[in-house]
Amino acid sequence: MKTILITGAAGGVATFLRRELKGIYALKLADVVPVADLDEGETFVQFDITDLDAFVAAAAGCDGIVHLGGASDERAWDEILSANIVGCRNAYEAARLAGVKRVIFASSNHAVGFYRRDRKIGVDVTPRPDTRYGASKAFGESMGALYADKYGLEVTAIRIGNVDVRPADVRRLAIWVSPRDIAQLVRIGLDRPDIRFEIVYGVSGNTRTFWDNANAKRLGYKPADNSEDWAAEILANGERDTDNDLAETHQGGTFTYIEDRGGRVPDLS
Ligand code: 15L
Repeated sequence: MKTILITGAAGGVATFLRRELKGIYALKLADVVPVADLDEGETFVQFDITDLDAFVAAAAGCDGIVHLGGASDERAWDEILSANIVGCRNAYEAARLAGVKRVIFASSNHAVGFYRRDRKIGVDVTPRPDTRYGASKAFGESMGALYADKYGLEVTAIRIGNVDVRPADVRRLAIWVSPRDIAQLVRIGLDRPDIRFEIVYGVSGNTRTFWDNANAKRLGYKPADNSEDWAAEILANGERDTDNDLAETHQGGTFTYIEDRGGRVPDLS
């Protein structure tokens, strides 16, 4: 059984993945905060992803790294710089130094959040981040390509929409991904032969998707879920999530105008 290091293991996406990947891999969970309720087949290692030596030590002997660690939404620059830029560089560098070939990078739809919703995009578009957070995800994709081409790592960057048990609102009808579908994409990235560098959208087979996920399909992805099952219920409350036109017309939604969590929101009226 392969051993997979999962960073950001205390977070929401990791919590879903732990359930889905149980029994398939031995999971080495990593976070800067403790992870509770370890299951059979799980171990835990506590470190800060900005500490490269600790990262290399944790990665030693693993077959793959699923890098979910870092800030998962918009923050002040200093935090993005340490958690998402330095932390992400360390993930690839730790993989290289520890001899771990496979890396899954948790990118985000916010790397392309300033594309309009009326345009369907593939994975080959120029990044159009909607936040410092989104720019850090574009950086992570770019570093994945560099480490694949220069050092032979086998990298899959998943531009994750929103992982949840069900879509939360109108925008999420387009970008929602179920726990089992995101797990399927992670497994493709960890196990499929002949991966060098790939970008895929982390999205279920949603009828209303913003994205052409042909690359994921080419790699064997067959989504089991479609947000359409909840569409009537969600749309019964109206076709908008917000009263902000920028958010409503762009894929990144409210990330197009937020500054930092709980922080300043510019008046765009
Ligand atoms: C993300 O990148 C975030 O990590 C997640 O918390 C959601 O906000 C998601 O995007 C989204 O766009 O809904």
